[in-house]
Amino acid sequence: MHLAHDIPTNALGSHLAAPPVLPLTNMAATLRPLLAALALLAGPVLAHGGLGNYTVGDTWYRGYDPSEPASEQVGQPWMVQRQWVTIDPIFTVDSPYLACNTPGAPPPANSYIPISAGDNLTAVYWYWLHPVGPMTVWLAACGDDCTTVDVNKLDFFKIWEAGLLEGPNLAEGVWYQKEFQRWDGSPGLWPVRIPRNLRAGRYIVRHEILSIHIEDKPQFYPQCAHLEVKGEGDAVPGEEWLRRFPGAYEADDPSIRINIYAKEFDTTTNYTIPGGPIWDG
Ligand SMILES: *[C@@H]1O[C@H](CO)[C@@H](O)[C@H](O)[C@H]1NC(C)=O
Ligand SMILES: *[C@@H]1O[C@H](CO)[C@@H](O)[C@H](O)[C@H]1NC(C)=O
Ligand SMILES: *[C@@H]1O[C@H](CO)[C@@H](O)[C@H](O)[C@H]1NC(C)=O
Ligand SMILES: [Cu+2]
Repeated sequence: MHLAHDIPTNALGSHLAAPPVLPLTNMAATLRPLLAALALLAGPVLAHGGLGNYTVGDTWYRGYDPSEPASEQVGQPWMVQRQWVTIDPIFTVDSPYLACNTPGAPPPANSYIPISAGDNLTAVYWYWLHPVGPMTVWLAACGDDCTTVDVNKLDFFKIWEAGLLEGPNLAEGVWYQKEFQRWDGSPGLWPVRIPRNLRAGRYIVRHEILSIHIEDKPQFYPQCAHLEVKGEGDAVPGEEWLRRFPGAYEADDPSIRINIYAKEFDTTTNYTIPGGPIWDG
């Protein structure tokens, strides 16, 4: 399950701490398309999963690529994503990097993705491996300048989420996390509408994939970019929607510290996505 993380890194140890727990047949079925896709992918740029680009309409924006030298990326005017230097997940809900990954440094050229409220922002993943767990998208208002904010003190609000799409149960059902994967060489696309009435301004957009395929060892994969939202709306979320990272999650939340293979989940399809309600303007 971690083949694509098999690029030079010493941090794989913790990532592999628990044995793969998928049934063998399931595992083989997962690996076959993966190997086919890896054969199609050319070059180091694509040799990892993660949020590589953003699109708005037909316009593409480049994200940070941890497999490319930092010196070719930091300071570049095209960079709209906050820096993430490793594809390894964050394992603890109290990590400061839960907000915007490691180290989460802002794009220094202060570039923003321009987008109108009500339009879709699409996150582009060259591929994604893990099949199980919720995906969420969050916004936080920066004020004048997203490069100077402390991401741990920003008030994020959730604008989108998806979990289990169909049964029979948590371990064998189809989650959005699996459904958005593409194994034909084309990227996985994750479109999300910016709330129509959102007040114009500068925002951090935070995409999070939470993978729960390993018993009691959740893996968080957050990634952030900077948005310049235009629009006539004037809506902002109230206190009840606002969350901080860390802070939004509890380590013992039954949706986070979970063994999806446990007997009690054999016949259930309900799963509460953590982080509170969606704000849709
Ligand atoms: C997508 O982002 C990668 C780096 O993350 C970059 O190499 C590539 O050129 C980008 N693609 C487009 C179409 O912008
Ligand atoms: C826009 O995003 C929404 C999710 O917020 C999605 O349901 C819809 O299909 C997207 N539209 C396009 C054209 O991608
Ligand atoms: C599923 O629903 C039951 C009954 O409402 C609840 O006890 C259980 O905690 C839920 N499980 C999850 C993972 O949300
Ligand atoms: Cu992994």
